[in-house]
Amino acid sequence: MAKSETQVAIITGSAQGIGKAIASRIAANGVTVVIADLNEKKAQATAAELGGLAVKVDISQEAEVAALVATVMAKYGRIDILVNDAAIVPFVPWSDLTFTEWRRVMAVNVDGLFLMCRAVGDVMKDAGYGRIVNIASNVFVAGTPNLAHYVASKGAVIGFTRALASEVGQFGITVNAVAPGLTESDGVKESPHNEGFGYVVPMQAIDRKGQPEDIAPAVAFLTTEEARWVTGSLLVVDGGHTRH
Ligand code: NAD
Ligand code: 4PL
Repeated sequence: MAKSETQVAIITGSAQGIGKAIASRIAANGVTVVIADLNEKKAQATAAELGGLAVKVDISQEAEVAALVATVMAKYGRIDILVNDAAIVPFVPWSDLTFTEWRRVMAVNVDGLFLMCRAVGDVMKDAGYGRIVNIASNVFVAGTPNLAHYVASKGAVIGFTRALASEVGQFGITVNAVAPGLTESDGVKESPHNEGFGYVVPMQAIDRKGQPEDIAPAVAFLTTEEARWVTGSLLVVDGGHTRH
């Protein structure tokens, strides 16, 4: 197929939650969105709602990531934007944390990020343009309990963002990280994190629960051509929970 006339964005983990809000906000910029998610049914429903393409992918599997990129390139011929949102958000106290569980989280949150940037970054390099936004978390700043492996994985997201930005700036690619605070996403609503609002909200400068729609505009800005001078940065979007 001929190259798409409009920009194309892949947003991983966008079937629901913060990723879905990000896809919706990017679609509002006139960009074609690819809803790349493990949950095929929900991805299809979201793509139907936003007018995008749903692709089932496990980002921790190299072959599946390669197939995702091949599918998008065959259909649209370009990938301008990559938002790495998909992640496992666990709740495991340190006393119960096993190496198996540690590896499970690292496989998605760190290996998946690497695989997506490896595959899509090479397409962007050939095009001489790209915008990559990696979703981190303010747990890296706050040292939030009950998710030590997750906090470590988000530290890796921030470190990798800084280093990758240095190597791909010469190809017209920017790489930034956005760190949301506790947000009332689909995943959080169904997890013990939902109880966390009780102590998080009083620490914020703004006295209410964060919503996925509060995160999306900051991410969307970093995906625009105008954001060209921002790279290697970490933008904390948490209602003022943490300051750094
Ligand atoms: P969520 O659990 O509601 O949604 C995550 C999505 O990722 C799901 O649709 C899931 O199917 C998908 N996914 C999981 N593993 C995948 C895999 N291996 N391959 C492809 N897709 C996969 O999550 P959320 O709360 O919206 O969080 C989204 C992002 O924001 C994550 O990176 C998370 O770490 C980050 N974050 C969330 C919060 C919060 O409080 N909700 C706070 C800070 C950061
Ligand atoms: C403050 O990213 O940022 C709980 C669970 N509490 O996943 C998060 C806070 C969680 C967070 C997060």
